[in-house]
Amino acid sequence: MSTRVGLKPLLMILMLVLSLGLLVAGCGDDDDGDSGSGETTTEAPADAGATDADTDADAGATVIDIPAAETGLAFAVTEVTAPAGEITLRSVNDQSVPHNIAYEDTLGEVVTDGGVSEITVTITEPGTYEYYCSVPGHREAGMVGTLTVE
Ligand SMILES: [Cu+2]
Repeated sequence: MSTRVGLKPLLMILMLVLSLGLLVAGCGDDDDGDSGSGETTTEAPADAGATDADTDADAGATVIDIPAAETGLAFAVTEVTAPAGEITLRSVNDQSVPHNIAYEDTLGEVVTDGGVSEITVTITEPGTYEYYCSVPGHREAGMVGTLTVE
């Protein structure tokens, strides 16, 4: 008795799942350009959701956006994480006060009014590192942040 009652809804669910599966499979086939890049294209949508740590196509560098704060001697982002390797730190400065992005002796261009300061560094050792603004007095005033390399 109970099996007869339960069978019909079960079948409907099964058909739903199957038709959904066909739809997904159909879309996947349309997307598949097969450029022979080795990587499976089906993994791309999942990665596309991560906007903060994009991977540069040609250099393989991880690009991290660290904008200057709207006002004051500070970055809007003070903690970032990147995988070990080539890391590009990119800092947009919308202030009229000059700022840049710097790591150790690598100093980005000092920019203002929407300019972009950018440096690419190679860090292979996991750990915590400091990025800063090298405009005199800014680092001391707290224009620093922590880069965690994993
Ligand atoms: Cu600064």
